[in-house]
Formats: sequence, C-alpha cells, structure tokens
Amino acid sequence: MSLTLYHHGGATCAAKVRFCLEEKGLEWDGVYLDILKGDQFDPEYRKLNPKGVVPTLIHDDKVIVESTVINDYLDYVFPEPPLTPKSPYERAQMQIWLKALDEYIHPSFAEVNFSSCLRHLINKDEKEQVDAFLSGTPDQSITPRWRHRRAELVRLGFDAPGLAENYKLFDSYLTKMHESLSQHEWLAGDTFSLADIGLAPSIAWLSMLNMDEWWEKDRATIADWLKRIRARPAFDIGITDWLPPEMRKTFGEIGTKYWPDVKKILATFS
Ligand SMILES: N[C@@H](CCC(=O)N[C@@H](CS)C(=O)NCC(=O)O)C(=O)O
Repeated sequence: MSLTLYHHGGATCAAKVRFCLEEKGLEWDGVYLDILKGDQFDPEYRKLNPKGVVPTLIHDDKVIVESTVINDYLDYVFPEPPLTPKSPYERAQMQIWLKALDEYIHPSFAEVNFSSCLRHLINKDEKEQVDAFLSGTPDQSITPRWRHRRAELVRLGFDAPGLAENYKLFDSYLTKMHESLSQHEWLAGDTFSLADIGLAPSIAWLSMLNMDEWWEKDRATIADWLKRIRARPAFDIGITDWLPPEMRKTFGEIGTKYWPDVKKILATFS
C-alpha cells in the first residue's frame, strides 16, 4: 500500500491532510511543490489536479483531489482512530463545518492571507517572475476568476476592491466557531473530528502571524481550542514542522506589521 501526497509546507489545505495522516499514524511519501513559485501550474501536475492546487493524494493507483474529500476518504479507508463522530447529529454538525469551510471559510481566508501576508512573500521576486506567476494561475481555482482576483490581491493588497466583505465573512465564522465551542469541547460536539482538523490550519496560521487578538478578547473559546489542538502530537508533525524556514522567519514580522491595517478593516464592520 502506498500513499503519496503532493503538498507544500505553508499550504493550509495540505496541512489539514497531513494533520489527518498523522492522527491516523499512516506512513506517506511527499512530493513537494513550491506553490509560491508556480510548481502547481505544471501541465503534468494539472492532469492530476486540474485547479492547479495542493493537495493531491495518490493512494496506490487512485488519484484523489480536494482536501475535504481526501480526509473523508482517509477516514473511510483507514478507520482507526475514527475522525468522524459516531452520533449522527454530531456527524451532521461536522459536515456542516466542512461544507462551510469549502464554500466560505477557505475562499475568504485566501483573501485575508493574500492581502495581509502572502503578497509580501510573492512581491519579493522580480516583477517578470511575479507577472508570470500571476498569469500562470488557472482561472477556476481557489475561487472562480482566481487568476484575476489573486492579481488584484497581490498588486493592490488592502486596496483590493470588495476586500472588507471577505474579512467580514471570515470574521462571521470566528463568531460561529465561538458559539459552537461555548457549548462543547470540539467544533462538532464532544468528539474531535475532521471539522477541527479542517479549521485548525487557518487559525494556527493567523496565530503564527501574531493576529490572535482577532478572537482573543471576545471569542476566547477559540484560543482554548487552539491550545487543545496544538497539544495533539499530530499537530507539530503534520503542520508546524513543515513550515518553510523563510516563512517561519518572516511570518511574525509581517503579521505584526500589517495587523493595524487588518484592524482598520475589521473596524469598518464591527
Ligand atoms: N478546494 C481545494 C483548495 C486547495 C487550495 O486552495 N490550495 C492552495 C493552498 S491552501 C493552493 O494550492 N494554492 C495554489 C495557488 O493559489 O496557486 C482543496 O480543498 O483542496
């Protein structure tokens, strides 16, 4: 049996699959793609993953894309330890979180991430390289019209049109997380599940950017949940240990520098 994951150390969607693989104690091989340099646009890779994104899992000869689908597949094929609650109601809550993650949370997180952080890493390259990266982006990718939108985010940053709406959408899910976590230990109920695995990388990412203040004051259950998540042995092996050194080095700096701009956006709707 073989498991091969196409991934990148800083990609939250790949991190959620690595977290799941490590929770299950599965052996896997990695193919590392530098998604800030455009490895994911390689035509051969896009035969596996037409959106040109990570992760992609190859299980023996089967290709599986979409991180939520991959984790569900892993949980089905390798049922121990289970990451889906036994209770049908909790299972439904988990599915609702995963649906929200794919439909709203991840796309709005991508806007937050590119406008406040990733654009600074991408814009370190020469202009021609940045232009090639942006124009190589498939249009139907993280969102419909992603090529156009990512170019706006990378070039205009906080001045990208309609940005506040995306911050507001992401923020509304922090409130929903807080509401859930005020009632039980984990997002779907009393059982740690794929919902926690799915949300953890984005929240941990914002925390690495020193942006915890976003939820610490009025939605503190998220901070406690993150503490519980970080205490799981699979968290470091699956997430933190993979963070590329240049990101590890500059993250806190970038986040601290741009947090006041993020706060300005948050103030427009809170
Ligand atoms: N719906 C996809 C989204 C995957 C995705 O957004 N991957 C990002 C990293 S978190 C990526 O590969 N980005 C490459 C790019 O933006 O060009 C999934 O869940 O697998």
